[in-house]
Formats: sequence, structure tokens, C-alpha cells
Amino acid sequence: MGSIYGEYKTTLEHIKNEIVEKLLAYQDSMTSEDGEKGFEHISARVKSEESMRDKCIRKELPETPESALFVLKDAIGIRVVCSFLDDIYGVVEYIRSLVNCEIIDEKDYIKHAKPNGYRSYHLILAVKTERRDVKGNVPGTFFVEIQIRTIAMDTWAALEHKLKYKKDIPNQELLVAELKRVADELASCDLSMQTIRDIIS
Ligand code: 0O2
Repeated sequence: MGSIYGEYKTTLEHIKNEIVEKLLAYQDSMTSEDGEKGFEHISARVKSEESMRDKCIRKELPETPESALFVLKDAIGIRVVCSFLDDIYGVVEYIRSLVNCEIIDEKDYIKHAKPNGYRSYHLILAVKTERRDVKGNVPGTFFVEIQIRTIAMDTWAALEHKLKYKKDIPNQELLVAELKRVADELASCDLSMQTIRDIIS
């Protein structure tokens, strides 16, 4: 069985690295401007073959490079983790200013948290490149999903993700309610931390 990414695996790595480099340059410029980093850390991945195939099956899409690179838009995923709420919106505005990149979808799950308590800022970025894309276009377009969140939101999402895949958990309903309560408490802590930072600066 060939790769679900066809001949584009290297291009995906290339685009991922290019966007990560831009974000790190932003972090550097913020640090030299006022000593504040702009964000804490970043992680990036090309979705594994297995996860991408699973997602295609879940969405009833054929397991093809076109599904993986054009219909679904999260083959490249970048997560930016910030210390403070305001930093999230700073990162969003930086991304908005990038040349050859267009935000084609934007979801603020911070102002509008998901019912389970999930919070994060999601962007889908269309990146123009001189390389050929899966539709045969040159310059080509590749998509990147960017999630921007605070350390608290990231911690919560990691734990919730783990529990999601645990089978046979007793008191499922209680656990869901408890997770939601923790998410709301963490959101309140994020607000307090932002206030403290505002007062200090
Ligand atoms: P993975 O393995 O993290 O990549 P879709 O992208 O099709 O699933 P939608 O509604 O367009 O659907 O995307 P959405 O809601 O913006 O979420 C996309 C990603 O956000 C998910 O990717 C998760 O990484 C993360 N996410 C969204 N909701 C939750 C949540 O309730 N809990 C946690 N822990 N993460 C969430 P994938 O593809 O599901 O998984």
C-alpha cells in the first residue's frame, strides 16, 4: 500500500518547517522587543499515515492524497502554547500578516468554548508554494491547521484526549461533568493570570 500522501510527504515536511520557522522568528522578535516571548513553545507534526487513513474512513472519504491534502486540511498540524490569553491573539495577528498565507477558516473556541469545556483558537491556513499541489497547480496550495492555546488549556486538552480513548470508565457522566468543571476553573485562572500580568506591566 502506497502513502496516503502520495508524492507530497516531503513537501508537507517542508511547509511545516517553513511555518514553524516563521513562528520562531516572531518569538525572537518579541523577545528582543520587550523581553516577553510572545508564546512559550510550539509543536508540529505531519499527521501519521494511520491517523489520516482513520480520519478518511471516519469521514467516509476515499483514502487518497486528494482527501488527505485537499478535502481534509489538517495533514500539517501546528500547536502554539502561550502563557497568557492576550498572547494568543498576538500570535493570531502575526499569522494574519504572513505573506503567501491566507486564513481560510477560524474558530475561537476560547470566546465560545465547546460544550465539554474545550478551549483553543483554531486556524486553517492556506499556504502558497512554488511546489506543485495535489490538484496539479503550480504555485500550489497546502493547508495547515494551527491550534493556539494557553498552557492551562493545553494541559486540559491532553488529559481529556487521553481519557477519551480509555474504555470502560465507570461513571462516565460524572467524569465528563468533572472535566467541564476543571476546564471552567482553568479558564478562570487564565483570566486571573492575565489580570496579574496587566497590573505588573
Ligand atoms: P488530532 O489527532 O488531534 O488531530 P475535524 O477537524 O474534522 O475533526 P472540526 O470540527 O472542523 O472537525 O475541527 P475542530 O473542532 O476545530 O477540531 C480539530 C482538532 O481540535 C482535533 O483534531 C483536536 O486536535 C482538537 N480538538 C477539538 N475538540 C477537542 C476536544 O473536545 N478535546 C480535545 N482534547 N481536542 C479537541 P482531531 O482530528 O480530532 O484529532
